[in-house]
Order: sequence, then structure tokens, then C-alpha cells
Amino acid sequence: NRADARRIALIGAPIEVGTSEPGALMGPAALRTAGLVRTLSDLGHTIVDHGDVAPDGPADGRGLQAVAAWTRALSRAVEAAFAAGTVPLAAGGDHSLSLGSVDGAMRHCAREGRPLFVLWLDAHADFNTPETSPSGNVHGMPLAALCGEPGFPSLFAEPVPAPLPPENVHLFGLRSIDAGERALVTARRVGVTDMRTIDEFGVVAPLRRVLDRVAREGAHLHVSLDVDFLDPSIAPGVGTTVPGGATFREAHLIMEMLHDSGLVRSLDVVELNPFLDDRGRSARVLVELVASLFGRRILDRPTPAIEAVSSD
Ligand code: Z70
Ligand code: MN
Ligand code: MN
Ligand code: MN
Repeated sequence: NRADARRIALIGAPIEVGTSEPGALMGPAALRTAGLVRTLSDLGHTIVDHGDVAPDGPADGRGLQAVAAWTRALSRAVEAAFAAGTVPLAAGGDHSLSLGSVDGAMRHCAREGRPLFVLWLDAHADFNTPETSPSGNVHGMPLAALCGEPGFPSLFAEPVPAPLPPENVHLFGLRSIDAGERALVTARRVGVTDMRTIDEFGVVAPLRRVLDRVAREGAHLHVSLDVDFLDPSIAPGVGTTVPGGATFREAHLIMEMLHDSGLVRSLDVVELNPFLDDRGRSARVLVELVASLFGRRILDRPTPAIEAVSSD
């Protein structure tokens, strides 16, 4: 019924082997409980819940071998969702799941001959390597592995795609970074809109620049939303809260702009830890944000550009 109706594939990824804080494996269940499927179908989309992926091989213990088993399984599920013409929505689960979802998107893009661009909404850079990581937690490393930094064991299925160019990654909301990853993010020329920039210019101008570039390059846009991108006052249900995060209004505006761009081809919602949440608040905020990304708006007509408003 709606002009922008999409077919969405919900893929649960109850993975917590990438973090030291237990509870993220309940994330997909909490997002379902908060009404993710119903909300998207009420918006006029077709959403199929594919259930939770199971790791491809032994996945006990924390660390890279366990993560590799999840990565292979999720990558296959995401690639299949693309092949079926649907928008994969990976619900986590800790941020190491993006190794699988982005790997799946890379494979799809390679087949289509289009570049892939990744927008990383996160307090953290997630650009540690096993060598630079102070914690050893894999959820702090996925971007470094995807961008081909050395020091990782084999995480991806054969044939391994060419690494993601770090210039095609944009960190948005950054406010916590370790010394080693700071050096890497700078050296590799990863795109960054940090909280200092957002405080100074707001979210609109920096995001507009990113979206203009994605459109110009005809790239596939993958959005990876970490709960800790949000301020802990609106989303406490996450293992690593960092003060000074995005407000409710900033986050909604970002989602509305992403929707209006028409560029988003795949999405991760990660790091929700229902065990640490406050009566489902964070899960509900995330569902609201996903709804905005998929076209919920205040009036059922487009929000006009400011030039149009002043001429009314
Ligand atoms: C730190 C590390 C991290 C998410 C925490 C934290 C990484 N840089 N990532 N929460 N999503 O341990 O590498
Ligand atoms: Mn993260
Ligand atoms: Mn495509
Ligand atoms: Mn984070």
C-alpha cells in the first residue's frame, strides 16, 4: 500500500561470545517482545521473521573461534536475504555479529558490482585488533577485521571477499576510543563524525555529507546501530554505557533522514542487553527508531524542506 514498502527479513543473532557482559543473547527476543515485527508490518512493510541463526560449528567460550562460527552462519543468512530481494535486519546480539552481516553485504555487493558503504552508529570505534585490544572482547574489533587489518585468524568463509575499504566506513557518534584503535582509525582514513562534531554542528549537516557521498557513488548503504550510540538516559540496556550519547530527538532525526535518503539496504541492531535494561525501555526505543528508519513519520505526508515551509 505504501510507495516505499519493503520486504524485510528479520534475522536474530543471539551472540554474546564477543563480549564479557552476559545478557546480549536475549537481545533478539527482547526486540521481538517490544513489537518489532508488528510495528514494521503496521507500517505497510512485509516482514518475515527467520528466527535465530545457529552457529556453524563449535561456539562455546569467548573469542575469535566462537565468533567465526556465528560469522559464517549469519553471513549466509544475510546473503540469502539479499538474494531474495529483501532487506536483512540483523537483531543482536553483541557487535561481533556485524562481521557476519557486513560480510554477507560485501558478497552481495561484489556480485552486483557496487561499492559497499557502512555507517557505524556507536559510541566506540570497534577498530581494535587482537594486538591493540585492551579487553580481548571481539565486539571491539569487527571493523578492523572487515577492513583487512592483520592479526586475525580466518573468520570468513572461502572465498574471502576483498576487505572493506576503510574510507567506506563512517563512525558516527564516536566518544570512546582506545589508543591503538585511535592510531589505526587515523592512519586508515576512516570517516568520523565524533560527538564533538555533533555538538558543534548537529547531526544533520554531517549525515547529509555522508548520504550525499553514498548516493554519488551509487553505493549500497549498510547501517549498524549499537545501543550505546544512544545516551544511557534513554537506553540503559547495554553492557558498556558511555555518557554523552545521542538524544532521543537526534536519533530519531537520523533515522528519518536515513529513510528519506532511500539508500539503506541492510541494518544491524546490536548490543541490546535486556538483563541490564529498565523494564524494556531500551528495546522499545530501538523499535521506535527502526520504525522511523522504515518510514514512520509524524504526518502522513513528507516533512517539507525548510525552503518550502517559508513559502507556504
Ligand atoms: C573497547 C574494547 C566496545 C562495544 C564496547 C570497547 C568496545 N574499545 N564495543 N561496546 N559495542 O574493549 O575494545
Ligand atoms: Mn559497537
Ligand atoms: Mn542490492
Ligand atoms: Mn559501542
